[in-house]
Amino acid sequence: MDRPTSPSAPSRPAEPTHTDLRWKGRGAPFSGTPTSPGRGLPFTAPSSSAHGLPIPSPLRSTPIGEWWNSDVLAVEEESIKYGGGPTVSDAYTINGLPGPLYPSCSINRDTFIQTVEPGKTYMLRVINAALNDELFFAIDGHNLTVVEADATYVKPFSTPAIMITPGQTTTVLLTTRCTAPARQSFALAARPYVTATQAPFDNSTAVGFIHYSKSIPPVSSLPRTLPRNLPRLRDTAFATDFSNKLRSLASAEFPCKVPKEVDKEVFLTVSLNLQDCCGNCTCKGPDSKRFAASLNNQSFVRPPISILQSYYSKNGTLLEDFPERPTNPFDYTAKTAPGTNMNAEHGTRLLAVAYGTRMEVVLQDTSFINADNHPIHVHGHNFFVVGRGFGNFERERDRTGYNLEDPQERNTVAVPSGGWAAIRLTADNPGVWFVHCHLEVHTMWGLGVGFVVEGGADESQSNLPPPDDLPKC
Ligand SMILES: [Cu+2]
Repeated sequence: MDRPTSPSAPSRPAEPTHTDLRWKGRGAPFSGTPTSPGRGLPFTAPSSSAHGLPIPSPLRSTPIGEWWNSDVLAVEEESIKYGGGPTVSDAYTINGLPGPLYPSCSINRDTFIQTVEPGKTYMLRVINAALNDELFFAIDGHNLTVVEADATYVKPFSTPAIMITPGQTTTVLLTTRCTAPARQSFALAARPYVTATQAPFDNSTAVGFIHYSKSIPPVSSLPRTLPRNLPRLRDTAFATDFSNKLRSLASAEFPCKVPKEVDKEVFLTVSLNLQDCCGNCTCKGPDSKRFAASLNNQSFVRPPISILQSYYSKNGTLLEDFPERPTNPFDYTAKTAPGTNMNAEHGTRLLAVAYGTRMEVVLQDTSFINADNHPIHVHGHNFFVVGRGFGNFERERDRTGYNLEDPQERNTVAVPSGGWAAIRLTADNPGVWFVHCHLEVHTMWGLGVGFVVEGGADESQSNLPPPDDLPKC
């Protein structure tokens, strides 16, 4: 759905390269390429060597992926066909390697080990390239200093671990011990942050090591203990505290351009749904129904022709009438009563705004089927996370607590399980953009919307027209 914007479109850090159309795009252990904020460093430069890059070379990019022993597209197809939950993954990977806790792997060949020297600072660029899992990541016995999230610098802070959702990037600095420790190897590990209470998940842990030596030892000689500072599976307190520590630099050189006033307020419920099974169908979801997912009970259907193409041709097939608030408000986070109608409406209604609209969007999780932590991603725009909380959002109460001074700027926000997140953005990137959950299974079930930003008055504020050689079929 994305396409290049006009030459004068506002410059902003690019997000990691990824695709959201099918599982194939991210169902690979090396998917996701981090990008940098692109200007000078606002923190002390790591001591690892530079390679002519605008910023010092990182220790390495560290994609954390998810692995299926079976064909991942077949897993997706099976779920689409029958509407049941997909088979969970078999492993997580660190730089494509699952590590020694998976018995069917070769521990020496399939374990990530990075040698380090004492007294140095290294930069790790962590990417969550998993399809369906938020993850915790930690290095045993070492704190990490967070300096960047989603290609935007943050006020540096020290943390024993990080929580990262699919599609997010986090750059951390690792300062090694001043002198070589007696114990040379320290485990680093990734395991899921779990919020859903009834859904199956891949309860395994990817492990690698940093090693204080110039040579790599046999993995069989390394300790099997997990990092003591790795949060437990359901450590929502840690995840919340970590997210709340992320703040923009908000300095003269790196100003925070959060809209202080807004022109439009949008309220979106984020839900999983259960769809009644059609007459002659076989449905393998709960109660012999199909899973679906939605925003304001609208489950997104991808049209056969690209939305941007329809938008330009004005062929009348798409309506810009997406509901900007729930049609039938309810107690969003209350336990769902048995027999509740959990059907969504299916279609391709679009959310459209004028160029330059300053927007506030409140994303409200619901307890339909399962409250869950949903990483909501906006293409084409960075946004500011001005507030997060648990329970139902109450406008008069919760708006008073917004951070409008140094809110984190990013492109994927973790909406708390059973809670809400408020984001603000200026819609100044004309085009049609996909807004969706970055748990790929939820996007597959329809948790997304096409977001239209109209062109501005000036030609330079409009999207480029389709190329002359655009294929007709
Ligand atoms: Cu989701």
